[in-house]
Amino acid sequence: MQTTPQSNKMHIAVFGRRNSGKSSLINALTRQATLMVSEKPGTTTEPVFQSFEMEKVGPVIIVDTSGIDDDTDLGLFRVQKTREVMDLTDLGILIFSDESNNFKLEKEWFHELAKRNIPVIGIIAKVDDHYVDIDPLKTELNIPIVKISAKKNVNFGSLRHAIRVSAPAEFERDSIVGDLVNSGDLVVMVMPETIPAPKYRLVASQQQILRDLLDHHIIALSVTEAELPTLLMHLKDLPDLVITDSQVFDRVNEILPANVPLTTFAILMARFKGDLDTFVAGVGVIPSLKPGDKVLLSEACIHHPHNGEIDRVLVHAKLQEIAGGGLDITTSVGPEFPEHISEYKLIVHCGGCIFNRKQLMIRLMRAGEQGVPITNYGIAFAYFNGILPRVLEALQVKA
Ligand SMILES: Nc1nc2c(ncn2[C@@H]2O[C@H](COP(=O)(O)OP(=O)(O)O)[C@@H](O)[C@H]2O)c(=O)[nH]1
Ligand SMILES: [Mg+2]
Repeated sequence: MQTTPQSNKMHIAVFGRRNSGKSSLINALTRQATLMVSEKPGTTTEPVFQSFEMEKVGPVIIVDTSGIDDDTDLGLFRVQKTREVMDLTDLGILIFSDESNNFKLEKEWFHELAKRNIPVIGIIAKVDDHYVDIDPLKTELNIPIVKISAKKNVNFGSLRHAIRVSAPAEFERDSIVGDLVNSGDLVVMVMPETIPAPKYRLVASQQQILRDLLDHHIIALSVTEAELPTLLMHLKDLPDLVITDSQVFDRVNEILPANVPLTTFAILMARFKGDLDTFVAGVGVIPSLKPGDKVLLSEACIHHPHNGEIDRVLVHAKLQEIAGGGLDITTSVGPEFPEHISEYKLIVHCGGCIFNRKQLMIRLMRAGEQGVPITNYGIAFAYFNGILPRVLEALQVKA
């Protein structure tokens, strides 16, 4: 793995009262028992920085802090140290643990974090031990709140998901495709004969992916599907990866030997911008859609620079066909995303080419909070065409 300089790593800091379970949370999250856990309050006296590799996020530094409620003389000094940690925090995890349930201190710290524009994940810890109604807190603070038990290892999957979704945009994946192939590898990009972009231009995703390949010292060739057979004849070895436009996938799939990893521009962008696992889980709902079910098609831009309109019509028609007609399909276009989405059985989002990762991830988070499966156009097309298994397999190669 490439090494990332320390300062470029996302710093996740855990805040909370003494004994609220901060160190235990970190040990369970990192799956290591490196931090001392004690029933004696005030065991962690200095911020402790720990480096670890978090699945699907990358290298992060997690910071354990001392309690925010220590009002002894020495304690005030420790609280000051903890406060300083805020200044280097990219993502805050704040444990809400107030026996009186009014969380005054936690709310103060939440506002301190919010003032610094630090995204916060709220935690109710030790849920094996007691119950807290989180709805009032969620409404008041408008943050994700995850109930965990470090002791029973409950809900750490949700916490990891919340971290992924809340990570600030600058910690987005640093490569669209560079982690799938090695420098010196050969990648073929297949464009459709009629490229859906103005003359002399390429589609944004094609451009971005080409740039990413070049940055990673990968040999990139591009052809339209008509020239693919000739190109393969010229090559001494088969390509290490082929990336095709979804429109011509069938043709490329036929031409290309089955052992060559094959994926699409749309899938790579979905993986880069959103969360592939979430999107793949979302398409799983499609076969169970039935007449009367509500589906939301959500698009980022009002004006379709490319063939957004066509995508929408195709997705619409295909979903109706699978459900046997009668689906209640709504389209939402532009920067607004409906507040209440729980009535929908499925959300299908556009590729979000005008969005940064954060904007898309916020929508994923909202869908997740309201328990609504979400997928995107690219993944849905791959599913409709029966090619999802092959394109996903390509992504696992050398991943
Ligand atoms: N029942 C229960 N106890 C926990 C849990 N997590 C931590 N504890 C206990 O709470 C106490 C304080 O935990 P610790 O992680 O040291 O808290 P910190 O002071 O905030 O770092 C210890 O006695 C832990 O064993 C949990 O999930 N369930
Ligand atoms: Mg501790």
